[in-house]
Amino acid sequence: MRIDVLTLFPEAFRGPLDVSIVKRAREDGLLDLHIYDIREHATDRHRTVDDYPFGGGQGMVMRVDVLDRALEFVRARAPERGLVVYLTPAGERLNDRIVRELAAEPRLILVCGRYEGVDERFVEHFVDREISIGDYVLTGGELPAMVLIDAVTRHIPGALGDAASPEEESFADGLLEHPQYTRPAEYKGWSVPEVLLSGHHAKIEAWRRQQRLERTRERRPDLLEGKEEEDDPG
Ligand code: 4GX
Repeated sequence: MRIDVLTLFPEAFRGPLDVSIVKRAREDGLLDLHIYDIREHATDRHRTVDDYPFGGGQGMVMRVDVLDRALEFVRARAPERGLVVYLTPAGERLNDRIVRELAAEPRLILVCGRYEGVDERFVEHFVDREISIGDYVLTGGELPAMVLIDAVTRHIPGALGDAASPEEESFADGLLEHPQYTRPAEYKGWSVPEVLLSGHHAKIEAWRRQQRLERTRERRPDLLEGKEEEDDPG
């Protein structure tokens, strides 16, 4: 899939997307990622991208004309239309379902806002989906865009390598993961649960399932709403 990012801080994207699974997905041609600087579409001598809010108030607002030109430029780089996503605390909260929906798109165009956000006319006329990564306010949409790119990349077929599949992980069936252990089997007197060393696969699976249900009930009961009747051992 192709992802285009529109930002005032292209340099922020160097680093987080150049390691591990996202790096390999890009190298393997599974993720075609392009970062574009919105400021290159400013037209005045000072390369202005923002202005004071009509009606007054603190901060600055990103200009609709500059964003329109930037989006037009990016759209013309590839034949797919691209789903335009604006990262904002006012959007629908990102979750596993939305990540999968976005991962099924051939092309995403992510718009990162700074200051007090973008002129609402840009949202109204160009944005297909407004998404929030959580109820807190960051200094810009760059980190949310990177979070989204990372989560979406894991759902591109082949990105996790041969064996691994996002279907087998937390949230695919709406439960938290079971705890994990590795060697040494005992450390400072702290031992690994006996059942995991038993080699009894059915018992191990049952134990893990029970751990997942217990943890979800304790930590995230909201995830169990509407699925209470499923195999709950107590
Ligand atoms: N999940 N930010 C957007 C600019 C802004 C300010 C006010 C609209 C209104 C965020 C989040 C987030 C910081 C991105 C402020 N836009 N984005 N930016 N939480 O905090 O997605």
